[in-house]
Amino acid sequence: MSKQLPKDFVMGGATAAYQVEGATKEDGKGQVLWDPFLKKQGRFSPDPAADFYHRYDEDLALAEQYGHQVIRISIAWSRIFPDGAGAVESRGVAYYHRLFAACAKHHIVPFVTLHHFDTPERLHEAGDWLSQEMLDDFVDYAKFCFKEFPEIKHWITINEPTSMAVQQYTSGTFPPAEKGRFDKTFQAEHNQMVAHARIVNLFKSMKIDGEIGIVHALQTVYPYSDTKEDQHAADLQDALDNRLYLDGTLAGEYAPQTLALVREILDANHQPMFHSTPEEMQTIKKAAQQLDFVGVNNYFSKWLRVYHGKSETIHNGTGAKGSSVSRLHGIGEEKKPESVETTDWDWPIYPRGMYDILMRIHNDYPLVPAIYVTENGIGLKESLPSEVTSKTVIADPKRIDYLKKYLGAIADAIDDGANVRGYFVWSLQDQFSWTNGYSKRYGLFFVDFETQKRYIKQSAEWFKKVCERHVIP
Ligand code: BGP
Repeated sequence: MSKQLPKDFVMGGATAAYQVEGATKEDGKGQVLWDPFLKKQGRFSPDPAADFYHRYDEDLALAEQYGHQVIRISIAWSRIFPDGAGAVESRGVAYYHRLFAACAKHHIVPFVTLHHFDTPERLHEAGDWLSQEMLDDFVDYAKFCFKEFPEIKHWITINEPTSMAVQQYTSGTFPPAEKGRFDKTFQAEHNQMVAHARIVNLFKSMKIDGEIGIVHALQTVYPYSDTKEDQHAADLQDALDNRLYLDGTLAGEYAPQTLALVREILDANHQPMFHSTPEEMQTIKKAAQQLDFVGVNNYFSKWLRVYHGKSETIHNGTGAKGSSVSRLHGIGEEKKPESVETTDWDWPIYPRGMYDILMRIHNDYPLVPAIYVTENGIGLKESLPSEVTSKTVIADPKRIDYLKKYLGAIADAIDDGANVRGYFVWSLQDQFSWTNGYSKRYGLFFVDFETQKRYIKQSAEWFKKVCERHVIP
């Protein structure tokens, strides 16, 4: 049975600067944490990505042609301040003015993120989100952008604070690639919430015409069985993945039960509690009361069972199905039910998890005025047929099936009262993936990374109809 989306529901594709732009050394761009890290790893290069730095007009034209009303874009901080602070690179500033003008030309409204995993290298070296300098420089950079780009009406402070912190300090897949440091993970999460809150409060005090929000990666966590032990493992994982920063950014305070779960994880690992001050908590509270929206990135859900052994994480960064492992001391082990299907990268496909997270925000965080689904999609191994023409359309039935089910779950949540205003598919076009390189394709538009030619996927044609009719067939 087809489902209906509200008439004013906006739809489009998502991108992030480092994953699409390429041109990492062009026009005075400064280094970011990924540049030396990827070079040393030697697996893949962030250049040319989707060459969006030069081809944005072509991609925006496709977005327009395929019915999109919105796009998610991030500004590369180090294009504007190559060193994170100090001298401004005017060529970087000019690029973003050109890009935003092209959005207007193609009638696509940009939602702009200030930080999408791409800390300038100098600030990363200084401690990244663990350093006060980073927080201060980030606030200054945000202020610069608010003044410089009045054409932007939808701002996002930070993309996925928790994935950043967890991947930097717990699972070690993001630079500086430390593992098992829950203390640093929670401290970095808290610090990002403080930075986010300072920026929201600044934005409101500047009386800027527009709205501001934050984007969270939210995966619903379920117990593997109905035992008390598995339920508790799920609660602990939820505190790490979701609850601390849902509390901080959407309620403006950490609930005592949330802090108790965080403390339990840290105690089990003999690590100290994160540090916060009363002034920081006031800043956080004020921001939660003024926040305009929360962005939800949801791809998969988790199931947890009790585990008391040592922490062990293995990241599936190649698409070798079944190769990932996550068992965290003081939390639990990820173990999904047999009946739940996964992608080749072991991400469980579970649309109900999208519905549950949207309803959780609706029910548990009543301060939140609006929700956007800011990322959702499926990574697939895809290739071009041996003979192609510019008219070749690439079949991706699995993506259509995935989008249909997840959009259906969103429609159900809207019917049940959640104020979801829009949806951004990850991703607009195929792009560079942080820990998977170029083989994990998410785009509605296929990119031949050799030639940078774009081809249409069937999912883009399917999505176009949904954008136009607001009906999920
Ligand atoms: C989100 C990020 C995106 C994107 C996406 C897919 O966490 O915000 O930047 O990369 O996940 O992840 P991956 O590329 O690891 O499959």
